[in-house]
Amino acid sequence: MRVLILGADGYLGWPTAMHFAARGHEVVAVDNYLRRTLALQTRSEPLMANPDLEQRIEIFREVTGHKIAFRVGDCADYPFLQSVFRESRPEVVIHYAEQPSAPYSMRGYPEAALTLRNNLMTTLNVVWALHQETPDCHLIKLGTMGEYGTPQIEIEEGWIEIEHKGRKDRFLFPRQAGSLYHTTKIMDTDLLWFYVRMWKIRVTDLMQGPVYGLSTPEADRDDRLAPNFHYDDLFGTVVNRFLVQAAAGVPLTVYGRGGQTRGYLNLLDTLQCVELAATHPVRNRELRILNQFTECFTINELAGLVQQAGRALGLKVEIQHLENPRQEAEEHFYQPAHSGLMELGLQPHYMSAGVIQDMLERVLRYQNEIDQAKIYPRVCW
Ligand code: USQ
Repeated sequence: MRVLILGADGYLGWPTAMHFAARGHEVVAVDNYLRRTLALQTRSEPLMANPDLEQRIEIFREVTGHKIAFRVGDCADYPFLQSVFRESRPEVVIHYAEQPSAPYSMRGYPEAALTLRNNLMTTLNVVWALHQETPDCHLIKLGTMGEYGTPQIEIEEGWIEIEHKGRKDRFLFPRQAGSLYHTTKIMDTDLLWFYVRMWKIRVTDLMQGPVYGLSTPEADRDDRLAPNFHYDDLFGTVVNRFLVQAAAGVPLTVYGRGGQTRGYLNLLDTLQCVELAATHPVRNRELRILNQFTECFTINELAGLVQQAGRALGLKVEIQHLENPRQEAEEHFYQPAHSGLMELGLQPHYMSAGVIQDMLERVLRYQNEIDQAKIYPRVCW
């Protein structure tokens, strides 16, 4: 397949680019280094220094012999994006090109405006470029489980049938997010659904939970091919943060009471899910929504798992409950459906003690690089 990956320098984008290229697909990778720029501006650099996209692609070619084409540019710039579609003629486009941090989006007005502008304009531009240049191309868009929030009812996979005054219809499942970032993903879904109805395009919207991990078959070939591993309060996700905290001897930062429950997945499973979506495209005029996670945990459970893994490696791991910097339910009902990707063939990599220990051992190799100033939350809402 000709695969276009937008946001290919990111935590998920880079491993995805390698994954598809290693399977013989023709990959074009696009990024404007927005997240690198924001990380530098906010002192949120990742644990390992990552070569830039051009350098990574060259290292990947030397190590594996596989080629990835790339364009550096901003997907919010329509003429640029249209030229990328025109030249690369993708059969599948994987759209990760968004500001991905909830805390960053809540930091202040400039950050809110950037998040809204960037995320919505990239999605609008992707839909337009696809429609104008390659209308049969399958769009795979990364959404988030956070779109649904934590309602008192079971969360369905994207859609719900509602019976009202004796009549029935099918609607997008109600969504109510807890940050502006997550709200932009809701707005993306609305944009996609609108254009699916208007233009007969074909779209898969993946509602993904927080991802953890730093190992993939391709990334493990050379340390310089590692994904961007953030552990700061803005760009680091909770499991990755806990691993670094355990390695640094800092008590694990559980926000509030720690009963917050989310659906998590290993980075390896993100790659599987995106590949399954790409190899099982939807029909025109279809918006398929898949809930992308493999298992649910509370924050307290995650902290307990990391603590056990740390102790098995001889580390002294403590847990602290910080005042929650976020407005979110700390004890709540959470039962989201997630059978769609399993039905497509997903073979989950669950969070076993061995998996956590392996990740921790890898992080321990970079123990001296950990900057403790990046650990405590800096944004409250
Ligand atoms: N949390 C802690 N301690 C920490 C960091 C986080 O208790 O040190 C808690 C948060 O309060 C939250 C949960 O862990 O309840 C998840 O937080 P997170 O920072 O790992 O994830 P979140 O901000 O929700 O965002 C991440 C990604 C985002 C993606 C989302 C999926 O950054 O791009 O969309 O996970 S989901 O959470 O399902 O919406």
